[in-house]
Amino acid sequence: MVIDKNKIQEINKKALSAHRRHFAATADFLTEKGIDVEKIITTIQEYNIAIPSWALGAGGTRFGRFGYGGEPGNLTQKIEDIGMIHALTNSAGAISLHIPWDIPEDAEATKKHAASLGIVFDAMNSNTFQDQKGQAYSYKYGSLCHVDKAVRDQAVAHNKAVIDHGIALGSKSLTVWLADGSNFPGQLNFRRALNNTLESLKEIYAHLPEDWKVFIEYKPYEPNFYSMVIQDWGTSSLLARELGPKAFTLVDLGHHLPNTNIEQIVATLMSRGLLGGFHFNDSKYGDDDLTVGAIKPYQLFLIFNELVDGMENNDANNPIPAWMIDASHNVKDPLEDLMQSIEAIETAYAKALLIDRKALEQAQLDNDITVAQNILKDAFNTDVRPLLTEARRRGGAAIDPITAYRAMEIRKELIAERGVNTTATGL
Ligand SMILES: [Mn+2]
Repeated sequence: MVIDKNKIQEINKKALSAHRRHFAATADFLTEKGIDVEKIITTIQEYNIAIPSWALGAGGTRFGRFGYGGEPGNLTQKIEDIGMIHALTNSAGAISLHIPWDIPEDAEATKKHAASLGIVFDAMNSNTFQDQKGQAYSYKYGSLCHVDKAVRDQAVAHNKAVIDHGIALGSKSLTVWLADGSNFPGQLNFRRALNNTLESLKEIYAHLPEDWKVFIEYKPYEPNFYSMVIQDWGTSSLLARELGPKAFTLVDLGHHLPNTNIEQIVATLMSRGLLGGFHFNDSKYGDDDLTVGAIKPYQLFLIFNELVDGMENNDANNPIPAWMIDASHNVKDPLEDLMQSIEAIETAYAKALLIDRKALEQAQLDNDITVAQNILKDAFNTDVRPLLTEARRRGGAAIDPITAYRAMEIRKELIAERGVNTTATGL
């Protein structure tokens, strides 16, 4: 299913005059404060967030899974779904594939199909956290860290194959997330596990094309509950440093213990040129994978404050991070949920762009804590929705994506087209 862009314009008509008034008032107010409104709109217009191929169906929990109907049953349909999100938001022009769930039958045709919807291929994701049919060795006791070299070799070969699939699709990066770890004290020799992981990563790294990057994701616990081999940003960045200049750390918001100062991690990594990628989601307790901004929008804003500061004062030549939503949708329509996440990410980004950095620096140099805090609060409390709406409108997208999505009855059409009991591959 492909959205007729004329339909979006038709639906926009109803909301256009209210938007124009709201936007004009906001633009006036911000311009008077010395803010370059056009620059913010352009930045948001050019900003794209990758959607992972596994986020388009019902995620479920270990207790159960409740379908939505009309879920994409294959890679072509997953690309179509992201094409719809992109048509409605003008912000989802990239897909992040998971191998082996999304191996393209014909890479050239897949690439062409995605391009026709304005979508490029972002980071490729390998999977050594579960066993696949016909696989010679099990990952029950780890993959890249495994005590048996034959298992490690199999996991390395898989990652190399993922890189090869990515090359065919025009991707430029590989994300490695490992479930490797232990459930009980004594199960694993920490040093051996880390050394094995580094040696395996070195072999994968050697397979990367010249213009590729590898992102190393970390996670403190789950699925292993006593230890994870790559438990934190320190371990990830240590491995990245030992691997070489194409290796970076990837920060997933949900992969931290409660109350961790993630914005400081972001600043620290960027100051050393080591932040390669970002996975957005939100959480209250653990790796909850909730809609971005649903629980802690102020934290997200503080993170974007560091991202913007890091991109503007980039002494360490940190690359522009790869942005991706990594959430799971258990009770909401995934397409609506993803559009809510995009809105939350862009809201935090636009608010961070409002921060008066010169004034903030002066307040910091003066040790004027009250003013410094108020500069951040002032930006955070500003309503940037008219700027995001204007960015979408100029890009031919929807003034209100979810209203348009519902007005077009897209889920109903998807169910009619694909059926009620479809399950996205991999879920
Ligand atoms: Mn992630």
